[in-house]
Amino acid sequence: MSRVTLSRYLIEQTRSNNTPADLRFLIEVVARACKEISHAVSKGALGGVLGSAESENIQGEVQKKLDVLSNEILLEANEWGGHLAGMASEEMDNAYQIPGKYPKGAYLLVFDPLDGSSNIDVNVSVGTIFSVLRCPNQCFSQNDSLGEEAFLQPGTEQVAAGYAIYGPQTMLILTLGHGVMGFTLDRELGSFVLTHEHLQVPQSTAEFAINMSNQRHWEEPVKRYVGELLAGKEGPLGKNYNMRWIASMVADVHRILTRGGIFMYPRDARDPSMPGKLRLMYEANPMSMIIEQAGGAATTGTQRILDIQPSSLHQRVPVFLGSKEEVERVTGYHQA
Ligand code: AHM
Ligand code: MG
Repeated sequence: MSRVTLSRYLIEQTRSNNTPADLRFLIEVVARACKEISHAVSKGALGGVLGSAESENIQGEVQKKLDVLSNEILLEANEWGGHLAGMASEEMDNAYQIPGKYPKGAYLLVFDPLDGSSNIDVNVSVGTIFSVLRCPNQCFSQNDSLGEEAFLQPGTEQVAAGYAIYGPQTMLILTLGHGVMGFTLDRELGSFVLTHEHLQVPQSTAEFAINMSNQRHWEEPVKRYVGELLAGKEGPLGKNYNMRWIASMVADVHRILTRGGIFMYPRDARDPSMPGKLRLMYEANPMSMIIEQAGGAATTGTQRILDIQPSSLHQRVPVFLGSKEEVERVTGYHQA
């Protein structure tokens, strides 16, 4: 049986769903960058890439060497091809300008170059998350620099979203708005091969993911919901639930995409200026598009994540995503 590579899948998408050629090229370049990041991650101490870069990002988080390297790999891979009007990343304060010597294109690329940074040095799965938007009002034809406003579009405007997971296998999960496909990196061939077609999140689940150590800081609806999960068969939900927390959103979401579950990073009272930990533009939005495309749901507890009008590039939001029944239940508790 012939194997469907990412390139072939994308060409077939152009034929069946009119995926534009420049979007196809963009996805191929992102995938190539992810292969390079996968290679660097897998070298670990042998590549001298572990440990801190001794710098901080705009959110005051210490950057790891691999955070910085992954960011550079994505920028360098994507800046010259002529398909982008600009980029933005967790690791950069402001929008990245396409250097003047290269042509500009119709799309904006937003990414978390290496998600799950706390797991880098302990050899646990990490990943790259990305989101593709159209540049509004032909902003690519202007000579002046690209401002943050161009990126501030609700998640419903995403034309593509995906993540690469660097685990026992490297996989690329992709949606172009026509379902969710999973590709596994064949290291001998050097190509991503379609191995998981039309991934679907089971509607119901008995597995949840949350950092329980923050329990005392949560809001009432979350305390109530998690309390009911923990009460198990004897509680109001009448069944036992299992818990997993990897602390790499990519790995937690990947598990949910594979066998169901609910992922939660709620707002908490630790820092009132921060409505949750995860960032809307390059974590919550792409993951929400993937989960919705796979038949799941994603809310802040009070609102569908994809409907949020962003107010800034690094905005944070509470996140509840995964199997529909459970996401709807905890969202309902916020309305009660
Ligand atoms: P990062 O982008 O700096 O790695 O932070 C995001 C990560 C998510 O991958 C994960 O779900 C969460 O932070 C874990 O947070 P905590 O350490 O509070 O459990
Ligand atoms: Mg992250």
